[in-house]
Amino acid sequence: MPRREVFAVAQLGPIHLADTKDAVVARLIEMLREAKGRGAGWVTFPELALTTFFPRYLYDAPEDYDVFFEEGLPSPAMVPLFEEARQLGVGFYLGYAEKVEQDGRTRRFNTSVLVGPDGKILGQYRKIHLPGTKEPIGDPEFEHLEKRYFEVGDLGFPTFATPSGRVGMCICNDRRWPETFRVMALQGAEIFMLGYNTPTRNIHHAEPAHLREFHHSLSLQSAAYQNASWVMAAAKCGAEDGFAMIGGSMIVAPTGEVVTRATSEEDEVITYDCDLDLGAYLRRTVFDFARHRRIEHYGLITQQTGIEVPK
Ligand code: CDT
Repeated sequence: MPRREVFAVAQLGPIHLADTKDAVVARLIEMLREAKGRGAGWVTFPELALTTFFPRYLYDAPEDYDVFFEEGLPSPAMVPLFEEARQLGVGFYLGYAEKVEQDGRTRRFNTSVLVGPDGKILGQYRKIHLPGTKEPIGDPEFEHLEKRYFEVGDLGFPTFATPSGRVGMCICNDRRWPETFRVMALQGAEIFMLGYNTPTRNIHHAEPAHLREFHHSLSLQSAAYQNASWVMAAAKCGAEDGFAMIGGSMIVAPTGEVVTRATSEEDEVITYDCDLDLGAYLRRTVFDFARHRRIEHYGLITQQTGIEVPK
């Protein structure tokens, strides 16, 4: 019997500083219901989905930025979403800012959680590729302070067995690094879920606006194709208190084709009936890793971080 499943991606429009978490969770629940109404078994929500993208702002004292973080899983703010999803029998990916007591100290991560259709927490991922700086660059238009507020994730790229196939998670900037997806694919992941907050302006240099969407698509389409897996990518987008972020939430097939894409920069649910056997076929042929990969020539990937030109 073919393995098919309807997956949904729930894009969020802007969340302003003044918006409450309760109001945001109500929006998430509305999209969850819409996804269920369209037959979806899973929903992917964005990165840092409960608040505005706060790393664009400079805060010094933890008491000034702790309001953006969640403690416990589910955190009090998340409870209504977890409850509704369990009742509907829908699994989901949710990005949030995590504060945890671990190793005898307070630690903060940019995290996602995967919850099964039965309401059980399957696992977490903590963002590894943190963009931006620790110290402000002094230009509010381009500030991106993820390295200030979050530690580098300490969970690697775990993957999770689900009734619909093996799922791997990553977050936003991770999608620009091919290693992210290959490490998950090597564990048998066939569905990659990720959320993102991507400013419309490149934080490093000026470039034509269309390149922001192009590089986003390019990264996801190549990740899907080269790893013969489905990609579910959910944006938080539109202008948050005047700071613009790209939309372009999409589902990409293992062929690298974008099969559905959000058209707005607001709350929007997109769905697709995914054939999971398509990826399985490609992993037995063009991308049969066991037959075709040549790891004896890939050592530098893990031995070296930056470029070192041979003498
Ligand atoms: N949230 C996040 O990781 N955003 C980054 C901005 C970096 S711009 C090169 C992203 O990769 O979209």
